[in-house]
Amino acid sequence: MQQTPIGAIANQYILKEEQSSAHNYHPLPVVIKRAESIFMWDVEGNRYFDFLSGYSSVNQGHCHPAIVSRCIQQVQELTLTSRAFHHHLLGSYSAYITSLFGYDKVLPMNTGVEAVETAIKLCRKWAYEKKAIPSNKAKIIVCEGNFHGRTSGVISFSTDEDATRNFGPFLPGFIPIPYNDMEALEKALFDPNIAGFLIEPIQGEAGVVVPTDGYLHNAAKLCRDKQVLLLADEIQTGLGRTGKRLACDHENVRPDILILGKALSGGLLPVSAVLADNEIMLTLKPGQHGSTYGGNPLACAVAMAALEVIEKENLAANANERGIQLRTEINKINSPHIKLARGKGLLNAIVIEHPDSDAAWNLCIEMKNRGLLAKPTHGDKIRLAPPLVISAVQMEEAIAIIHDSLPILNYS
Ligand code: IF1
Repeated sequence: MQQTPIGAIANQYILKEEQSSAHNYHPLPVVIKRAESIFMWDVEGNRYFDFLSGYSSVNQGHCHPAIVSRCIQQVQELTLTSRAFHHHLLGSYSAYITSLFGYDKVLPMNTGVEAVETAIKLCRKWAYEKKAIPSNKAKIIVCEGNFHGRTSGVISFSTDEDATRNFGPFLPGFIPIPYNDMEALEKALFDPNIAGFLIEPIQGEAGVVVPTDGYLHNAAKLCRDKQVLLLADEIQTGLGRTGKRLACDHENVRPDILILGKALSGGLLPVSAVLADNEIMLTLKPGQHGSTYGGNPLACAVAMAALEVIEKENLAANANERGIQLRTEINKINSPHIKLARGKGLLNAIVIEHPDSDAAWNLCIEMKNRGLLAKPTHGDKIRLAPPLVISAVQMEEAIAIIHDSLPILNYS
């Protein structure tokens, strides 16, 4: 690995963190102190383009003033009641989000993985009570290479060794099939005990894997024909990220259960949501599911403001245009080390070709030194996913940094 000059101040913070914080991450050696819109500043005052966006949590840009001011106002008035009592914001938030996405009901949770767990429970409950699948026999089809979070339940159907090794025993009832494989789906759907098909419209963690045009549309149709629920995990792909409000919108697909998270709060606090129609959602009765913080007044206020920003500022349309700009310019770069740039909207990845397995990491270090932050995944891929508020001129500047960093890979 390349030697990296880390500032003395940054180094102190990193050493302190390593001493007392669990070692479940391997971050880039940069210590962030402040952020605004598409930029972050480190403890030494260096400015960076943020090309990760908190894994698509800050689609609206860091510390968006409209979301922050709504948050400050609410935090001084009422933050948490628990669901033991009503509060005056849950109704208006629920009305707003359900009409925006076109569902009867919303179930509010906090982290993304909790929303995935909620969707799974909901799907199973519906299967027993509406589809009459025999007790404890319900199965959910999932995709190889999936990433839906890190609870024991959700890692039970992960196909990633790192996510599963020595964490068993696992929850049964999941059938993995290859992603983007219509035949495999068709075969799996023969089983009468299939309750749902859980899918990321674009696989994020797997390295921004975009399925063939029509796959999602046809998959939705197959599921409908078999009375199987389509569960779309749009935690990363939703809320404008891929150039439409939802990635499913590219294929005119309406999932039976829609899962949202991340940018639903614009990066202020964990807010997630599960949306479905009455026939599904009303199978849940009082006491059967919930969460202390789910649907709290602060979350409702922040989520409404965060959704309003996405709509008012037309962030999906900008993501679409800036995404085309990014992929076009990257694909023009004549480097033997970039295999390809792929993605949709501002959810993109470049695939690095190099004999050194640390090449992608080294390139990220060089980009960091030149003022752009991105993170390698699976060794050879680098995700390029800036906040959706980035302008054409800013994108040009960012692409120049990526371009100028590439010579660092001229070794073997
Ligand atoms: C980490 C990746 C991104 C998600 C989808 C559910 C969740 C996620 C499609 C869970 C979370 C995160 C979590 C983060 C890394 C990150 C990630 F690299 F792992 F794949 F975004 F690309 N469904 N994704 O992408 O949401 O419970 O975390 O709120 O460090 O684990 P969460």
